[in-house]
Amino acid sequence: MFRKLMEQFDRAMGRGVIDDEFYEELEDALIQADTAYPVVTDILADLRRQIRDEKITDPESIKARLQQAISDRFGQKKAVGLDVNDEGPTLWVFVGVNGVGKTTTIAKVAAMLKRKGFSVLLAAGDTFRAAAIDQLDTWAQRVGCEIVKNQPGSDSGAVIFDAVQAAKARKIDFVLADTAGRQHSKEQLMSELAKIRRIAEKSLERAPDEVLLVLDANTGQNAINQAEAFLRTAQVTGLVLTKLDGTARGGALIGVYDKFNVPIKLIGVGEKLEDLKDFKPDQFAAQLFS
Ligand SMILES: Nc1nc2c(ncn2[C@@H]2O[C@H](COP(=O)(O)OP(=O)(O)OP(=O)(O)O)[C@@H](O)[C@H]2O)c(=O)[nH]1
Ligand SMILES: [Mg+2]
Repeated sequence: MFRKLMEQFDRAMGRGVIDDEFYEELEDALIQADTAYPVVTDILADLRRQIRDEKITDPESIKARLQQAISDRFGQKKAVGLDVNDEGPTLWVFVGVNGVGKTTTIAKVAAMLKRKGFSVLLAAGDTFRAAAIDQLDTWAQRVGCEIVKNQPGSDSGAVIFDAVQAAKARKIDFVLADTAGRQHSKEQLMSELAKIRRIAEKSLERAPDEVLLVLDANTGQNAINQAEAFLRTAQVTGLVLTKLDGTARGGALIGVYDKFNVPIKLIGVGEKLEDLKDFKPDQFAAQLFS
């Protein structure tokens, strides 16, 4: 993800002096990776202090300090699991703007749960487009799990209500609810999500166990703006970051936990069913540079 950052680091180091120009080059590299400016300032202040105090001069030690300064900004120190209800069914609702990877992530999560031996039911809550229902249906067949769906244009909350009822009746462990990412306006999308949540709560007789906001890592700082809007209205409990394979703009993720205090729970690293991982901050930070 930060291969370019590291290339620029090596180039800056290659000049053999650690001067203002060196820090400016690092600053440029971090900004190009879409790191928020206050976070860049923090990282570089940290690095400067360490280089000065410890009188570090060799490139490898400086690189290690830079990596540490970046991983420190993740705030979230360890992997955070997803909430499961022992009495079942567990309901996880997936929200996010269109195209970020909600439906694909649901398929991946369903496959992961099936591998662990759980029963899974998908709720085709994106009733906005016929193609969205078909897409989820195809995944349900491929993964080998059940699905509750209705006609395009039908009420999304009602589909999720029915899905939870069906899961209760059939003693299914997990309900994964898809939602529409596209509405005519953002206000409409947000009020729809608030409504879905109320109906889901009624059916479940408690809050959904997770409301997962799916963010596309390629959208850079715009992902932060999206998070702001969804966190305000949808009571998000965790983030899923998709498309971390082949993005050069993942810097926006640094500092996201500090900003919102919502943990990153899962990451998507490709389009296939198995391309889903738990988010492990240390491992993730290390990978940024490899
Ligand atoms: N490379 C890559 N592609 C992904 C990943 N996750 C999803 N995609 C792709 O992103 C595109 C959109 O994914 P969807 O799952 O349909 O996104 P969505 O949020 O459900 O979109 P809407 O239903 O239109 O709101 C698809 O082509 C997916 O294959 C990922 O982790 N990596
Ligand atoms: Mg979708």
